[in-house]
Amino acid sequence: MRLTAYFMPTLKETPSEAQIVSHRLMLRAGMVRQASAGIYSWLPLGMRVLKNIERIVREEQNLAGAQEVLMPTIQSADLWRQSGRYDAYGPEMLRITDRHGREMLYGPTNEELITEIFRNSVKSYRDLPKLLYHIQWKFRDEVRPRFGVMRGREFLMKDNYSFDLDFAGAKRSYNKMFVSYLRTFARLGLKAIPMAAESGPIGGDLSHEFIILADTGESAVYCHRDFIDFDVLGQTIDYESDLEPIVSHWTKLYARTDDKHDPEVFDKQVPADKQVSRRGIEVGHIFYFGTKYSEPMGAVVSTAEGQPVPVHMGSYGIGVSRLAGAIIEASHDQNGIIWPDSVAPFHVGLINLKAADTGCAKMCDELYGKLRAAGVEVLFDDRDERPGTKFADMDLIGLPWQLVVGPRGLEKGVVEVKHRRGGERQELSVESALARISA
Ligand code: 5CA
Repeated sequence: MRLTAYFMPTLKETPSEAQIVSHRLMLRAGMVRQASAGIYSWLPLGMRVLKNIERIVREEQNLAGAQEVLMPTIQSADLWRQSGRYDAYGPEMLRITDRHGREMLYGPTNEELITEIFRNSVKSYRDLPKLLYHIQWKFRDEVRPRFGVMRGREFLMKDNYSFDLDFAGAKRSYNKMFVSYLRTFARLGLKAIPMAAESGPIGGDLSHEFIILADTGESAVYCHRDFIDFDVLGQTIDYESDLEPIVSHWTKLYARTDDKHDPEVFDKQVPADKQVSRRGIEVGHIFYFGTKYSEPMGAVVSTAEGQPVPVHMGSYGIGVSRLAGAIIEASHDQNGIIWPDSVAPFHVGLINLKAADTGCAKMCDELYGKLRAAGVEVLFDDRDERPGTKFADMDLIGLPWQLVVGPRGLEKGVVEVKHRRGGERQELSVESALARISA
């Protein structure tokens, strides 16, 4: 993509409404714009990041054996009356009346709708287990929408729902999602720690929040320092095997959010030099809630003995749009964003230091063509701007690599390659530069 043709409205000034670094950088890099309080439009650069996050979440859900569906954003109030949550949900729910006077709502979550789909089609234990997910916008009329996409009113969530015959089956589904989440967040370049948490309006008594440590996080969290060195991507996971050993490895040390924190137990279980008490961002939340929805809504299957029993359910959420902000909170410097390779909107930024110079223009066109032919996503700064502006914008948007072409380098037969994360620069021949970037 040529920057002269691209829609990337960057801002030089720091927007005054943004209190945290990710919000400031997302606005400055032209990733999002606020439409109204807590509601955002995603511009091309932000959209690429959002799609990359979505792709990784989807790949990992599929790998764990979940199947993708798509439920609507608008739901019927009647369905929510069946579970008893229509009144219980309170002012966070956006309630709508259609032209026929029917009460509708913009879904804040989908337990009721998926339970209805399930109960109408599945009647036997033989059809279990099932794990169904979608990636869809949600609306919650938050009292205090803030921090940009981190606490929005409209936000993109991956929500998965599991259906099993009994607790043992439901725990297997829970474990699949637990491990899948560890992998998902690691692939997004994040260190997410599963912490015992309250289940709130979703309900149930087994629940973990996946938290990344960050000073700007909204929750106070407490955990054992050893979590920081745990790794999950080093092993191949067989989702049909017993995942309990992995889950217990990740749950045996103390890790709790504020609601579940017990200072006495913390002191007893964690030596003082291993105690981490920080703030954290909740990027995912998983729940087992048994028959909370299946019983009132009649989602019943027959057992092998022909007995009707309500299914055991769980739900598993990932804040897809929140993650764009959370990744920036975890990965930036004073000059801007530093994208992990896996979600970067482009892999390389190609900078022409002197657009008016025919040699530079020719070399840039050649590099641009070669990179694109090799399938490398490249953003080509072909604008007629000062080098300082180009460097600043490229650092701001945080692509993993910068490839800089200038008249002085060309005389020596070299171009400059800069790695955004480490900051190291190398002068290399064109061939070596291309090889370096593609490695
Ligand atoms: N139905 C369950 C799980 S599928 C559920 O709704 N869980 S949740 O309430 O914990 O939300 C799941 C994830 O969505 C959270 O972990 C968080 O990452 C994200 N999320 C929740 N509220 C917001 C919000 N206001 N803005 C952005 N992301 C949010």
